[in-house]
Amino acid sequence: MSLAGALKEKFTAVAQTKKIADLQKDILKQEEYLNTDHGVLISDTDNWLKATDGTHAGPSLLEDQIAREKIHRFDHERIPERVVHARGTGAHGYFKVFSDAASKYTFAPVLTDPSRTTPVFVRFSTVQGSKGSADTVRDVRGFATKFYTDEGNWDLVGNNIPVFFIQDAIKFPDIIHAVKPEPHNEVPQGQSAHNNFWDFVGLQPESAHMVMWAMSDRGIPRSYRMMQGFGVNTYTLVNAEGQRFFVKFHWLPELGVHSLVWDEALKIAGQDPDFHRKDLQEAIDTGAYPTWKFGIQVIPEANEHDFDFDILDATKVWPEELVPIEVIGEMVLNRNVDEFFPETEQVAFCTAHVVPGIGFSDDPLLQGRNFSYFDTQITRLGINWEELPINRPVCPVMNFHKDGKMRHKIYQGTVNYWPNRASQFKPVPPEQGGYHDYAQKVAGMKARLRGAKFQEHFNQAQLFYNSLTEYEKKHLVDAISFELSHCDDPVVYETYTKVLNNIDFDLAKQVALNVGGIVPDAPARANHSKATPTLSQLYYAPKEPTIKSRRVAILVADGFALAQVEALRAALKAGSATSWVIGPRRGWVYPEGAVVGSGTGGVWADHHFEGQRSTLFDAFVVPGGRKSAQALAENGRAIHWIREAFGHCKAIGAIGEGVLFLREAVMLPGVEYNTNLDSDEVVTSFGVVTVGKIGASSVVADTPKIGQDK
Ligand code: HDD
Repeated sequence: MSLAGALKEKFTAVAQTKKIADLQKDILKQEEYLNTDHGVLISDTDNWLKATDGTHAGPSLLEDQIAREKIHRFDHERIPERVVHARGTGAHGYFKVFSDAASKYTFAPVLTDPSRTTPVFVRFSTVQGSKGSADTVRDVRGFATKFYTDEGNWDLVGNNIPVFFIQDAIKFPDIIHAVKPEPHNEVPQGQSAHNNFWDFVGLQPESAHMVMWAMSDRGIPRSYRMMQGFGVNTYTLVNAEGQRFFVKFHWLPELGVHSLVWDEALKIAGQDPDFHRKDLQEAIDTGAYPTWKFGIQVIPEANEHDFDFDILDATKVWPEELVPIEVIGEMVLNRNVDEFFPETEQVAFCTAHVVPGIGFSDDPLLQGRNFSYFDTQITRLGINWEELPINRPVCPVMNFHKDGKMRHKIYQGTVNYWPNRASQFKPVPPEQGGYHDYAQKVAGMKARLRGAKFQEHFNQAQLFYNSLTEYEKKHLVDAISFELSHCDDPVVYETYTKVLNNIDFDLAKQVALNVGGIVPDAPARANHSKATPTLSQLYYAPKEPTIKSRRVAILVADGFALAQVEALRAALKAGSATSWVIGPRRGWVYPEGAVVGSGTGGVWADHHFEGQRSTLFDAFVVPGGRKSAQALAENGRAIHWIREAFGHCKAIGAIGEGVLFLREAVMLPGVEYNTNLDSDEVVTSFGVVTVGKIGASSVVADTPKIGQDK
C-alpha cells in the first residue's frame, strides 16, 4: 500500500463520529464480481447480445436486458446541479465547544455541552460557475456546515465574506441572473467580469459593501482551509431563562486567512482547475487537519436598535470593536468522503434547519432563504432528500410525512395522523425538548418596504476600504479594473465609477483611469476616514508563522547534493509541510557522484519541470551540487519556475551552488545573497528552517510573507 493510502487508512480509522458510524450501513466494499441491479451475476459486460451466423456479428438484440440496463442507468446519471454554488467539495469532521460559556445565551447543547463531540459535514463552494468550473476563479466562497446534533441537524450555510449583495431575499433571482452567464450566449463561466453583473450592482447600491469584499483578496483564497467563515445572517439564541439574543456566527481558520495573487489564480484556473478540492483532500490525507475556531457575536434583544446600522441588514457587519467575537469552540475536518456523488453532491443544506436554543431573526434575507433551500432540494433530489444517508440526522426521525418519490423508511404501525386513538407519536412539549418558537411581539401594518436604516449603503463599504493595507487596496483597484475592463458597455463601467466615488475618491479615480471611465473631479461623498484592523485579512494571520501543510518544491537536476535534500525533507516533514521534488523527469534523479541512469538511488522526482508549475506550490528550495545547478541554469523552464514564484511573492531558498543558480541564472532583482558557507540553515520568509549541519551557504530571496504582505 502507498504511503498516502496507509495514512488515509490510519486517519480514517481515527475519524469516527456518530455520523460516520451511521453511514457505515450504506458504505459498501466493492465486491469481486459484477451483478445486475436486480442481483444476477453478469457473464459478459463487453459484448451486446447479437444475432450471428457463427462467424459474423449481425444485429444487436433489444432483448439484451444486461446491455439495456447498463445504457439505461448511464443515461440517467446526472441530476440538476445546484442553481448557485454548483462547484464545491466537502469533508467530514467534528465540532466541540470548550466550555459551557455560551449557556448564558442559549440552551442548545451543541453550543454549551463541552462533553459532546458533534459530527459535521462541510461543503465549500464557489457561487457563479457550474459544476465543472475552475476552483480559483474570483468569487465568493460558500462555507456550509451540517451539524449532526443529538437534537437534530443544524445547517449553518455561510460564506467566506460576512455580508451579502442584497438585503431582501426577493432580489436573489435578480442578483444571481445578473452574475451568472448572460442569457444570449451563456458567457462568461466562473467570472463576474461581464456587463450584466456590473450593470446590476451599479444600479443596486446596497451591493457596494459586498462588491468591495468580493474584489478584495478574499475573492481568491489560497485554500478553503485558509478562509474565514461567516453565517452572514442574524440568527437568535434563547437561554434557559427564555431570554433572547441576536447572534452572528464566525469560523476563524487556525492557519490564518491567505489569498492567491490574481496572476496565480488565473494561471491555476488553467493549470489545475481542481486546485482547492485537491488541496483539502491532500491536507486531510496527510493528517494536517483543517481546523477553525468557532466564535459568536451576541447582542441582547433590548439593544437591537443601539447601532447606526440595522443589525438585521445582511449588507452590514457588526464591527468587532462594537461587538467582540467570543470564541467558544472548534471544528476539525479529518475525513475525506468515500464517494463524491452520494456525499458531497447529495448533501443538501437548509437554513431553516435549526435546533432548540437557536432561532431566526426578522432579517429579510434569512426569512426568504428559509423558504428557498428546502424548495430547491425538491428539484435537485426529490421530496425525500432528507432521508439520503448524508442528510439524515443521527437522532431518530418520526413524523407523519408520508410517501413521495423514493421513500426509504418503513414505519410499523396502523395510524398516520395526530391525534390518534393509540396516542402514538405525539408532539413533545418544549420542557421535554420540543422546538419552542420564541414569543416575539409582532404588530403593525403590511407593507412592501425595508427598515429606515436599510437605506444607507456606503458607510461600511468605506470602512472596509479604509481598513485595508496599501497592498490590499492596490489589489482591489486592480481587481475592479480587471472586471470593468471586461465590460464593453460604457454605461456599465461609467455608472460603476460613480458608485465607487461614493466610497472613495482615489479609488474611483484610479479605476476610471484604468478602464477608460469618467474620471471624477471631486468625491461624491466625504470619506469618514474610520478604519478598523479587523477587516483586513492581515489581522487574521496566525500569530506565529507556520509552515504546516504548505507545499514546498525542491528543484533538482542530476548531480544535486543528496544530503541537503534529505535533511531538508526531514525538516519540512517535521514542520508538517509537504515537499515535492521537481526534476528533469519523473523518476530517479541522481546525486553528485552517482552514474545517471544507474537504477534506483538519489531521489524520486514527483514531477518534471514541464509537468507542474510554480503556481501550485508555496515555497521553493534549490539545493547545492555543481552539476545540478549548471543543468538548472541551462533550463529555461527551471529559471521560469523561480522567476514566476518571485513575481508571486513566494518564499525562495537555496543552498550551496543553488545560490549560484539563483544569482547567475535567475537574476532576481533586488535580492541580497547571504553566502555564509558555514550556515546550516535555509532561511525562508516563513522563518528559519533548520536542516541540520549541511555545511552549505544559504540565500533568502527577500520576499514578503505569504498571504500577508503581498
Ligand atoms: Fe444561498 C446555496 C450561502 C443567500 C438560495 N447558499 C447556497 C450555498 C451556500 C449559500 C454556501 C451552497 C450550499 C451547499 O454547499 O450545498 N446564500 C448563502 C449565503 C447567503 C445566501 C451566505 C446570504 C446570507 N441563498 C441566499 C438567498 C437565497 C439563496 C437570499 C434565496 C432566496 N442558496 C440558495 C439556493 C441554494 C443556495 C438556491 C442552491 C443550492 C442549495 O440552495 O442547496 O436555495
